[in-house]
Amino acid sequence: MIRRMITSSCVAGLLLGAAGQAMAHFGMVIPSDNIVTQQKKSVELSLSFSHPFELIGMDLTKPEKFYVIKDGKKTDLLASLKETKVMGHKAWQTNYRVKRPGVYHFAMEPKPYWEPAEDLSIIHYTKTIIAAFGADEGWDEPMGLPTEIVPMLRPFGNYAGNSFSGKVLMNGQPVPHAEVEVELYNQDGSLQAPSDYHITQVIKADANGIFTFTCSRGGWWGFSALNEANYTLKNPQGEAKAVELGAVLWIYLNEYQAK
Ligand SMILES: [Cu+2]
Repeated sequence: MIRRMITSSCVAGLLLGAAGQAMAHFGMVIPSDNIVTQQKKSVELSLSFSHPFELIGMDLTKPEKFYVIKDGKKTDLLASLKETKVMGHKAWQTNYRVKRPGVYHFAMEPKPYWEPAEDLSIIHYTKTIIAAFGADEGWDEPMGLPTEIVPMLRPFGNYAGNSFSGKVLMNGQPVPHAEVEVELYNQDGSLQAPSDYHITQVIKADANGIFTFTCSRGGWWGFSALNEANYTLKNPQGEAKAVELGAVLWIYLNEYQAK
């Protein structure tokens, strides 16, 4: 199993005090809302490669692909991406106007990221799902990514404290005992971790690739199942090196609201 260590060049020099602790970068696709209503029909999506709990950014080169799937129909959105900054680093954003009811699956397929500290390339296939105008069919469909987490809890209309269940797939097949990293997007920076272990929580899937994790508070939660690819890619020196494939899913949980 591949572990990301604090020695990663992506954060070199930033967190010297925490040497040796695992910490994780996540592909991030974060919409301004995961429920679209008549009152607000457009969604701003932000794409980055970041450390969501610690709010440490990394540069994300323009993704290889970015698209949305609704009712099995794919729409390419790559050309709509505009460069922006997330956590002070290069990131991408777009505005998506939702016209029809439905469940919309967004996916980012990044270019491979060469990580010298881990001696491998990283590709995080990252997705999120939004619902529009009351529709709620199709949220449990896979997108057909090389690796992905398929939700078993409807991924919208949830409350803090709900348990999220998902199935880890690689090439469409369940990944038994997959390791899944979990991070809360500490969006307003108000939270701190009691120890470095708390930054990224870790859970293992069962023999069917299914895991369940209780999300204790509201906000965006990222789930990232990491597996080694059965192929290699060349590093900048031209040597064949291992590839870490990430299946990343972001879901949002609301707090209960008082009347
Ligand atoms: Cu990193």
